[in-house]
Amino acid sequence: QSSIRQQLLEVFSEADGEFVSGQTISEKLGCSRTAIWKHMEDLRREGYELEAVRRLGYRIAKKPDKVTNNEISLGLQTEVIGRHIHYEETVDSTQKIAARLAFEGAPEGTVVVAEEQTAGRGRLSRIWHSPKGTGVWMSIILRPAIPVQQAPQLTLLAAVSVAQAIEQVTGLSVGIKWPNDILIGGKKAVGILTELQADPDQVNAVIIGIGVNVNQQREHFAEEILPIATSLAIEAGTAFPRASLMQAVFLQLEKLYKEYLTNGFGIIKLLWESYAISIGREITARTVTSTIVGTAKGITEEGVLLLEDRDGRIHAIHSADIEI
Ligand code: BT5
Repeated sequence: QSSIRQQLLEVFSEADGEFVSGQTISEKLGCSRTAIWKHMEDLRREGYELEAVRRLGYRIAKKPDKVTNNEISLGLQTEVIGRHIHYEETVDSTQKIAARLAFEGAPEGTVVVAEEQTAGRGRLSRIWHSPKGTGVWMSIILRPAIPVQQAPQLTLLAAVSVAQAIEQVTGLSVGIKWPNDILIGGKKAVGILTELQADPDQVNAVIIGIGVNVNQQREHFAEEILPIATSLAIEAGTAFPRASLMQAVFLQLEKLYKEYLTNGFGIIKLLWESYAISIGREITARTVTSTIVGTAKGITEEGVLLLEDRDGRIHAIHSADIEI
């Protein structure tokens, strides 16, 4: 069933906005005009605008700006990441669903994505605002065979992938603030949250939650984050199809993840440092227990931030909020 619908979308996609006759479609798909008509009705219900003109046939006049399976799968170039999509309109948090699926054995590369989150979360049980249809709110399941202490590397790897994807899709230039924020013009456009399912010595699943503000305008932002948040659309002055951005993230992530599994963190560390906006600057790191002011020296092979305080002592920061 769903593969016929997928093929139907592919036929339209190949036609690139031109009309395709009912005859051609039914020949290509090897099913009756009535069967095809039913699938077209399904597409309409999903928000596709299908135009029908006598003697010319059908064309897609407008695709929905949704992040459904169809939209993501069509033209996806990856082998693993994004090959299993779990899509929902509204969820509390995609992290929660992904955690359940990972626990139940979902394969590597499984992605949970929603149009809206009602209880999107950041680190330390902070809130992640996720208004409907405006951003990419997704969680990706990876299953690397690595020891637990290396898991933070994957947050940094994910940040680099998203940074690269955003630059490709939008042409904007972005910076990364350790460990997990992507900033544009000093404001936060992306937050990343990595959670683990692990035995004492071995990771079973890493769940990478990525929130990208894509098409929000200023009025979409809650008052408390308005001064610190931005979106790709605000920065670029134009909207972007969210599914295309997701495809770009998946492709970059897959490339870097393969590099990571074969050659380790080396190249990813260099790439991360090339995006880092705090290295060499004086910053304030607030951990759960203390506040340290110092110069950010760089990150270790494990992805831990090194901070040199005014007395020349080096502090290894595993988890903190950074003020620049
Ligand atoms: C983060 O936490 O930045 C990680 C956010 C991860 C969100 C994704 S969305 C998909 C997946 N499902 C989830 O439930 N979560 C993940 P943290 O570094 O703790 O930053 C949180 C802070 O960012 C908040 O306290 C706000 O100040 C700010 N903030 C909240 N929503 C924002 C938004 N949409 N844009 C920019 N800043 C925001």
